[in-house]
Amino acid sequence: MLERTFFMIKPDGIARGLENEITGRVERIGLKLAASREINMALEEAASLYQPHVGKSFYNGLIRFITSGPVVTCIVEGENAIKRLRELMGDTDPLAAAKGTIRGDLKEAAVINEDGIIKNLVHGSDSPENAKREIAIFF
Ligand code: DAT
Ligand code: MG
Repeated sequence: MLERTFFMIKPDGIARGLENEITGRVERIGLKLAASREINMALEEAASLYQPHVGKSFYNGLIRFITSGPVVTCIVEGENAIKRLRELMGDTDPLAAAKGTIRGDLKEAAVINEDGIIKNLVHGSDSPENAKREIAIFF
């Protein structure tokens, strides 16, 4: 099925200059960047994006991290884009992410920041419902 999903390069990826490396990997598996924009995420946008994580121990640190520097927000389009992009991203924990995945291949030595937040370079929607919801926040 042709799908659209929300994809984002997080502040750690932008700070390390990995934007082209990461978008190149997305395009090489045949997915298309239908839109792409660099922003400094507003607090309200961050709260909306991470609404499903409200109440979790890492929530406040996650909001601080995602608003700590510029991010690149994207709409990614293609056949089964949601699942294929998540597979390309790899496991949430970069130390558990497989070779060949963005999080596995591009992780830095320290994957936890000073707030206890996992730095894993990228975000991708995990379901059709969240893809729709997340795209609407930023586009
Ligand atoms: P994913 O980004 O793989 O969809 P998620 O939605 O469960 O993972 O969590 C959102 C982000 O929050 C994740 O990319 C990194 C951070 N995070 C998740 N679980 C965490 C934990 N137990 N401790 C610290 N940071 C965490
Ligand atoms: Mg998630």
